[in-house]
Amino acid sequence: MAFPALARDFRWGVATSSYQIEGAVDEDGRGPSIWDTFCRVPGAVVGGENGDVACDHYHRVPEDVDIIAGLGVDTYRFSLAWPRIQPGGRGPANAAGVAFYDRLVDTLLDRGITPWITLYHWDLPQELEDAGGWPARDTAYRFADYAELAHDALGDRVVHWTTLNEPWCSAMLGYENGIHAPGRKDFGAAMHAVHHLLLGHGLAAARIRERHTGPLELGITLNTGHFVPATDSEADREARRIADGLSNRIYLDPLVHGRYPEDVTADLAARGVTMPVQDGDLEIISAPLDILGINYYSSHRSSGTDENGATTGEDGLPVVRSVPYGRPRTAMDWEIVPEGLTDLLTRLHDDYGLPMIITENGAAFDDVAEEDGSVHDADRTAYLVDHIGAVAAAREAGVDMRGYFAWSLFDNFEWAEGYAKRFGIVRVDYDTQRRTVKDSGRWFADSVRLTREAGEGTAG
Ligand code: IFM
Repeated sequence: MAFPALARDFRWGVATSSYQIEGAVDEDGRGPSIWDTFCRVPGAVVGGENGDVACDHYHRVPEDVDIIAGLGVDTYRFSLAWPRIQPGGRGPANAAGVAFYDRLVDTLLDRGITPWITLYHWDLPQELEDAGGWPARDTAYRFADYAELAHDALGDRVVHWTTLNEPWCSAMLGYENGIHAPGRKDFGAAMHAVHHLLLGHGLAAARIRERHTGPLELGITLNTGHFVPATDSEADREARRIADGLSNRIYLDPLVHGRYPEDVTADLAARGVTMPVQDGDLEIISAPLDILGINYYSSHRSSGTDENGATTGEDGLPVVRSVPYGRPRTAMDWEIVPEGLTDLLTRLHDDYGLPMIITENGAAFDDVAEEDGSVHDADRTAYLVDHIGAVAAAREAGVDMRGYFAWSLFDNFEWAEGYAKRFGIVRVDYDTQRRTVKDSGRWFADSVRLTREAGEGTAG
């Protein structure tokens, strides 16, 4: 199916991340990451699974790039494993680790596929976590050094650089509720992590801009949430304000406007937390962005009352609760709300005015594979139809949308959920490592082709 609104100057891609697909965690000098450690904590990951082998992508680059080329997309978004490039998070580059990404980039370019690099998709070198992790300011400087090494190695061929993927997850899932690595549970530490992730982004962006010659597209990817008040009550509007503040504005306001939102810092102060801002930090963080990456999966109706109608929880904090839309759900138990994506993009356009690209969108469903590996995933195809349609609707409404990357190219290691949740448009049989393009992957490839044919040009 064609999406005429997306026919011109629009980038089509597929996305993955290092720890979720590479495997080869002990090879060629790679050091341990916080996810290698976390996966060994009993009960941390469903089934005690880990990324030791994952999709074995480290050993299958030619075959995997063939699959990407076969889908007909123009761009492949992947992340670099910091502990492959700089095993302990400090010091010189590890030549063997760099060589892997050299090969990957060259193989992509040979096939006419544009590499889109994410520098950090959650695999922090364990040694840096041992030294304090993202709540410690020094990690931001270490990240900038790593970004410089990565750019020195690949910046002659790679135009598109994303600093961080979803800093909300790194900070909140990693340091506040502990369901992701490194598994800490300390709200104050999580807020310090937010600031140091943003500072790391700004420092890394400056290093890349200083060194880069030729065309450059530099950005950050956020998993901004779309929140609407469940009702028009004051409590629900207040819950929406709080949720939006901690999910969206605490990142976007410093990145774009060079300040933390006052209502959010007041809420934090009431909880005894101050953002660890030093002189000059906000100027570094708010250096211009070329593009904002958006990862979207669902939307949220915010309620400010609990099931009994109370507006304050046992912890003394205002109640902020998501209540269902009553929509069908994916295997992640996430409600399917495609129009929320149009609304989110329109709001971000109005409030922040940056060009945007969907760096992730997709769905896990309980796939049933036939004997030959094929998967008739009409549910995933329907999800993609509706969400790409939602991007088209935003573009038609005047939002500056530059592209769409499906999450994910492959079924892969879904963090604390292990391998049971399958997001791929390509199935991976983890016993044999056989890849099979699912029906949704074939639909995606056809739609990219038909959409391009409906226009006259494509993104370069
Ligand atoms: O698999 C993750 C990805 O690593 C980051 N964004 C959300 C995806 C689905 O949970």
